[in-house]
Amino acid sequence: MDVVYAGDRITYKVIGGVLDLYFFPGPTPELVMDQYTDLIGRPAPMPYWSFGFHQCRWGYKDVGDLEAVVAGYANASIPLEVVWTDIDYMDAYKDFTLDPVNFPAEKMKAFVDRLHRNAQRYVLILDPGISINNSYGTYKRGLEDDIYIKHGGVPYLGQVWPGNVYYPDFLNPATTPFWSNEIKTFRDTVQFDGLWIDMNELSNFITSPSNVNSTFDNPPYKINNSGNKRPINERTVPATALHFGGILEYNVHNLYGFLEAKATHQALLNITGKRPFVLSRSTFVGSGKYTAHWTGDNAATWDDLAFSIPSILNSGLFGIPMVGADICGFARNTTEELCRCWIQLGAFYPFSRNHGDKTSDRHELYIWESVAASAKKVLGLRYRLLPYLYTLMYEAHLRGVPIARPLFFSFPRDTNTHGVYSQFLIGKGVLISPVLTSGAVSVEAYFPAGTWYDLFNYSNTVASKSGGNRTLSAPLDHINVHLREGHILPMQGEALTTQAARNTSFELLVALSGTGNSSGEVFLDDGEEAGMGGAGGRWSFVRFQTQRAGNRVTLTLDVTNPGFAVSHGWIIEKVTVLGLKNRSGAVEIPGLHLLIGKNFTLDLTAHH
Ligand code: MIG
Repeated sequence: MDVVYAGDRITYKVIGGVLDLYFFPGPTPELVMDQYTDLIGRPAPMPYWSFGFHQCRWGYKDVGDLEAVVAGYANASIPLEVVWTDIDYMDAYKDFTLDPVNFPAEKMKAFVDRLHRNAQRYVLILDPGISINNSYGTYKRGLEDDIYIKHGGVPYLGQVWPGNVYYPDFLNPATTPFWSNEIKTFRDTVQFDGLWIDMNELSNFITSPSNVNSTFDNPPYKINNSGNKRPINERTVPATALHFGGILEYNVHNLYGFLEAKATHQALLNITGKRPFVLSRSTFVGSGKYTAHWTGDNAATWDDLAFSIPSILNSGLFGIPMVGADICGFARNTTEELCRCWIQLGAFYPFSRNHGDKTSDRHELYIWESVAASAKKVLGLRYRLLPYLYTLMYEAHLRGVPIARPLFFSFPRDTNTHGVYSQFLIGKGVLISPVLTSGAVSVEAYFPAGTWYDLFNYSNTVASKSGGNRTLSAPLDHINVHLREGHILPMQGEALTTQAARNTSFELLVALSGTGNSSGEVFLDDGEEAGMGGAGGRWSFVRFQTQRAGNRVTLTLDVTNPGFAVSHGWIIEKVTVLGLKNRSGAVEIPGLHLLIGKNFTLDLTAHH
């Protein structure tokens, strides 16, 4: 379909499938997301580890290359949670195989074991096209199970990385068990922790001859395919191809990535019994129930750095809150300056992954000193904020509200926020105002009403009476991140892995509002049980609140399901208070030993 937006009207020009229109009355943005995801499916819970930092590249040569990348991060003391391999690991680009020379099974096993012993993870890519090759088990099992998309009565012949391929038809009920079995068998060889599904638009390197007299292959109304009115069959599966039950590709084209994500999620869940991590390029309405998303092939340009913000915000609004763009840029060569600004911003994407094209120069974060220094600083803050990010994942799963949000989510009545797309919020009250242009040493940012505290140093306070633009200084190693008054952030210590961070004690950062009220919450579970916050689950939810009575401000904690937190022995060792009357700057209350799970009241104004 074409969707044409003209300011005061929107036009849908639909040439197939089913178009249902629903209206979600809100009235708040949060409620619109709640109502929308109630219909299309709540966002899948993501494992705790997936909020760590990810490193990927198309073109890693061999296991030694991967080991050097892991060592590069370790030597530079930059957090690295997940190592990814692109199609390079495969034998002749065949799914579920390993290149016997460069990525042999024994070496891969040892490599992944080492990662796991170090509390790190491994994710690999799968493409849908199955190589046609009689000595290839996956291909033969697919034929036996008869699960390929058909055209003219035989499997449709496409071409992708392995050469000639057939495509599994995820509408066929036999395909999920087939796919699941292949994943299981392969996982017995390499214990990957998650799956990355690419090329599922469905991508094809060839355009098959189509029947110009068919209104499916050649519909009379030309949709604006690729922004260029290209034929709808171009470099994909022909519209006249058939899915299970005689369903035309024409009518289900957009569902391929959705159905593949669903099957992949199901497979991982069955095989591991744990919370699946799937990353998909193609998505559709409802994909968030099964998968995370990255914004595809960007380029190492300042424009694409800036575009990444509206892209991730859109994904959140589509019900896919776990999203990020390729940090430092996928295509073309990045520069030290661009890469540095990109990690400063990318450290705050919900899904934070550095990825690059095989023909571009490498851009792992340890390569340039200034990038490494910045990465340590911003990822350090990200890891301290993990409890907050993860609690937002819980909120997303429960009510559909995005993790990264446009400013209007928190300030819908401030119409100045409506058009802001070069800043965003994490949750309700953490504002990210990145540098998006080369050579900049300051940044123009919009601050809605309230007092905002710089999260790196608790000073550089911006107090805005009714909302307005500010020029913030943005030295090379700095990104502006502010916390608004009225919010309490649950934080933990800095660490090189999420597991190590999870084992540090907690700190609460309390930004009091003018009235002395503030609130925050934290969700706690083991980070990988299949459900999140469900009935009978092992989890706790804690709500923090402050209140003022006269000159006294107290902090109280209120716990749902305290048992889990208590059994874990998590404690709060420090509370930092911002905005206390008659006290300038941050007031630290160190040396606490508050067990999370026991209700308490703490006097923040007493002399500690
Ligand atoms: O034809 O697997 O968007 O992230 O590195 C290119 C190789 C296929 C496209 C993905 C990109 C990935 C690349 N893939």
